[in-house]
Amino acid sequence: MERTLLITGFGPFEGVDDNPSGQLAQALHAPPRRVGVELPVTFRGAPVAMDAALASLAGPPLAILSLGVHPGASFRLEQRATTALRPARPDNDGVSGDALGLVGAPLETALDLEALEACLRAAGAGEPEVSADAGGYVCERTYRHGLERGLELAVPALFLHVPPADVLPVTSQLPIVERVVAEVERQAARG
Ligand code: PCA
Repeated sequence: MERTLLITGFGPFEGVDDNPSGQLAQALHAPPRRVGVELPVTFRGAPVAMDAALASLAGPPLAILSLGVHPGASFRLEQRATTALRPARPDNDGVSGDALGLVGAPLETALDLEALEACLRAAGAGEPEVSADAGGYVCERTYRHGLERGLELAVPALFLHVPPADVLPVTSQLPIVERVVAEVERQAARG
């Protein structure tokens, strides 16, 4: 049976009314090959919504690819996620990450980020970044959850930060992210 790539994005938060990551996840939704879902921008709700999406699949996913927007103009591949969340940056429920009291070592993606970076460049993404700091907000929490689930299910997980929609419209981001999706699928299928 063909395995499904789970793609998550986010809805609005803080000053971002138009979050390209949720729109990209929806645009990439093509079951059974790819399932795209929009997660709420809340520390507690995002992992629950990811688990609900995982539970809706017929079996373990091929991989978990999470998308989020960041303020920068680049496409930024996140290498790792920690449990150290930034204080005093409340989510859409008014909860700050440090209130969660999370513990645990950082987790890293098992995917080949150099190949993904080359893929972004070839897709016309300009100068992509590889980052070791996922931002300490809901994206970092979500990535750590994806990496944890990935370990449990023996599948890879990755987080990609995309530029704001007013820097690059979603229609222009989509073909670039499609290339990343195809490369994640290629690497995950290789195992
Ligand atoms: N970006 C935020 C949370 C949701 C999103 O799209 C972040 O970088 O944590």
